Amino acid sequence: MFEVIPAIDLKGGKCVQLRQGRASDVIFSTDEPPEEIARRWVALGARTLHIVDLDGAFRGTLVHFQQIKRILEAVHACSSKCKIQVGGGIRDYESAEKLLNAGVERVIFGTVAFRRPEVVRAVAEDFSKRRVMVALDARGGKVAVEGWQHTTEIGVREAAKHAESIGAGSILFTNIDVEGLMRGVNVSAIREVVRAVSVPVVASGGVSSVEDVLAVCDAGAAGVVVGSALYTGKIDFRSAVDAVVAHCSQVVATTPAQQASVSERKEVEVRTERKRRRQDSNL
Ligand code: AMZ
Repeated sequence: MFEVIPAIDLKGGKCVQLRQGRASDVIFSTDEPPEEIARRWVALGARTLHIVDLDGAFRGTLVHFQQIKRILEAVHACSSKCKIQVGGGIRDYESAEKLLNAGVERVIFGTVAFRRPEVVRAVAEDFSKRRVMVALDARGGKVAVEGWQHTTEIGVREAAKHAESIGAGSILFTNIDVEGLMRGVNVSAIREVVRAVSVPVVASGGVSSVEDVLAVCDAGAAGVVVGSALYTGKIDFRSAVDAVVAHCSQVVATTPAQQASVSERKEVEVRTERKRRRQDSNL
C-alpha cells in the first residue's frame, strides 16, 4: 500500500524544483504549463499529485490559487481517481476552505500548525481529518517554518505527536537537509516519525533512485513525494511504481481504507517489536 507521488512546485507560475528550498537555487524550471505536466503524470498513472505553492510559502499567503484551479480542472477532466494535495501559504481557515471547496482532496499545513493550531483543528473538524495533512519540514532534526526560512526549537518527534493531536489525518515529513540534493534519503529519520504516530506518513527529500523509493517504503511510510529526480530523469515514474508493486506486492494508497490498513500494519509491527523486546529481556 505505498504510493509514489509526483510533485509540482509552483513559483512565478512555473513548475520548478529548488535545492534545499532556497528560492534562488533553482535546479529545474520549465515553461510547459503546470496543468500539462499534471495531465502527463495522470496519464502515467499517478493517483495523487503533490502541489506546492512556493511563492505562497515564502509570502505566507496563497499565491497560485488560479493556477491550482487550472490543474484541478485538467486532472479531473482526465481522471476521477487522481487526488490533489496542496501546501504552501495556507495560513488561515479561509484559504484551506477555498481549496477544499475547489476540489483539492487534502490541504497541507506547515507554519500554521505550529503558530495557530486552532486553524488546523477547525478544518479537521469541519472537513474531516482525512483532508488535513500537516507538514513537518525538518532541518537538523528541528521543524522549519515560513518557507523554511526560520528553524524552530521543536524536535521532529514532538512535532509529529503535536500534528496528530491537532487533527492531522496524515503527515508529510520532509528532510530539508537532503531535499533537492538527489543523494539519497534518511531512512532512520523517516522511521522515527512513522513510529511516533499512528496516522500515515508520506516522506519527501533526497529521493534519487528506485532503491530510495523502496527504502522509504520499508521504513513504514505510506508514500513518497518525488520531485527533482523525476524532472531530471534520474527516476522514471512508471519504473518506480512497477518496482514498488513488485517489492510490496501491494499498490498505490491513500483512500481511508488503505490508510487504515497501513495503521494496522504498523500496529502489528509495534506488537512484534514489543514481543521481541520482551523475549530479549527474558534471555
Ligand atoms: O521549498 C521550500 N522553501 C518550502 C516548501 N517546499 N517551504 C515550504 N514548503 C512546503 C512544505 C509544506 O508542504 O513542505 O510548503 C508547505 C508548508 O507551507 P506553509 O506556508 O504552510 O508553511
